[in-house]
Amino acid sequence: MRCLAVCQDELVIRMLDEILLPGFEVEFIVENRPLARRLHDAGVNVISGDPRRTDTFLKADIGPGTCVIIEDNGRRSPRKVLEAVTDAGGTLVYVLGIGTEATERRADEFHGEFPDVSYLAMSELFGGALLTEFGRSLTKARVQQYQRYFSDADRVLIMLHNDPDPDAMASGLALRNVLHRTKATAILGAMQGVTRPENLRMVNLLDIHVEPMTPAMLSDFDRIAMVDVQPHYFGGLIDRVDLVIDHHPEQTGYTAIFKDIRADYGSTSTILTEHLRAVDVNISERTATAMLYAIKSDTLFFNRQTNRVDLEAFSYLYPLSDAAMIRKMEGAEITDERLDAVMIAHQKGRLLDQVFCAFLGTLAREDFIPYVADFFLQLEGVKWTIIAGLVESTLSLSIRNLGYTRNAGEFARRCFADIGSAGGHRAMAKAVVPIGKFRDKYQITDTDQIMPRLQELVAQFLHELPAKDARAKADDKEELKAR
Ligand SMILES: [Mn+2]
Repeated sequence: MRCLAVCQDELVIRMLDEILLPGFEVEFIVENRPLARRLHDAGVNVISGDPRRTDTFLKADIGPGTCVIIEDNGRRSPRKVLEAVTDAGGTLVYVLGIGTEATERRADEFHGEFPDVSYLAMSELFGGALLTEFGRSLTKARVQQYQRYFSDADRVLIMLHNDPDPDAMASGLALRNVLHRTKATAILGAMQGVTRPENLRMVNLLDIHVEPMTPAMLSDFDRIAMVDVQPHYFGGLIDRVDLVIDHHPEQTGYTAIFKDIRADYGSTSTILTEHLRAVDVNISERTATAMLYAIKSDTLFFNRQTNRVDLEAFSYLYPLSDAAMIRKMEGAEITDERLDAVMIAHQKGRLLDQVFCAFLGTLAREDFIPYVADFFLQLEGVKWTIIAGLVESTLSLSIRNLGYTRNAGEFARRCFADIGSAGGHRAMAKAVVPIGKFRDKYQITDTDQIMPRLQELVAQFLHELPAKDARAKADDKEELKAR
């Protein structure tokens, strides 16, 4: 494709020449004769002429398929140049804003007068890549520090939360990679092992070993790292660790020598993708597969709490991973017993004002609750789901939403933090409350009243003024993992 650029700055010309040459046939229209000569001598394709005259473009043999770039450096309006290009039959026209202030306003100005012209700001074009690069070097310094700190340890423990999910396990594998260790010298551990069917299938397919831990075993390790969870989660059992990498909101009340907590990321695996890339560590197919699956499942395939960086990590990991393996792992999500839970929710639940609410009764395991909450969020017309169930004498609740008008984590904390643990993100939250305390606080005499009571609570929450959200943040209490 042919590209004609009207530029007067040497640096811009040289940059564009370098960027466009491999794919385009590039020519520059330069007004200043000495500059034109110098560039010509340097091997740049230059036409010297007045870009405000139509015949300059006619001579340059402009056509409807020629891509025309016009530099706008704010010194002289490119309006005349635009008219000349249009008169000569140019249609694919871009104005490149360089060092101009208020580029958005300027873009609007051009758009009003020349609706077919696209305005590109140089700072926006290069800013993203440059900032990513600089961000990476900050990450690199941080990673190298903890790598050194861990390097002389004989045995490292990478601690995961109870019932580890794909993100916890994948982050554990990734951190082991960053630390250049094997499963013999960096052990993945959890106080309670994996139980959910799809997570068990991941464990089997990827041959992941999660060691069951007891508090007494912790002293066997020279260094302890924690991924996808923070020490407060273990209720005082572990209040001092060497490294924490997590994407849940930052908590206080523990000591960590190194930490990297990014609550705006969709998964801990996204943070670890950046760590691996920053220090140029090879990612094995197995680790890439685990991490890709983790990003997919923690963000519900980019449906909640997703950031540009999650997408970037996803596209980086995709070619390194085994997509067929991921399909196999995902197939395990639907089980007979989960379908039973969905049926119960369908029979007993109620949809009111886009809020789906259901109490599932007594359950054998907790994982039915978030599964049903995610499931009904897919239904047409559902914006919020609140699913509750009794596991032994504990009432567990999973809260999900789409659209982010109100914060699910805020709702959970507001209603349940004083009687149990409650917390989460904007789009997903969880609360775990002893049933006795729930009965007392919400004056419930029969379990049949649970569902309507929850529906009332959420309706109240959704109809009050959003400003209260910020105020309630101050009494932010126990933050729990959202799943
Ligand atoms: Mn996670």
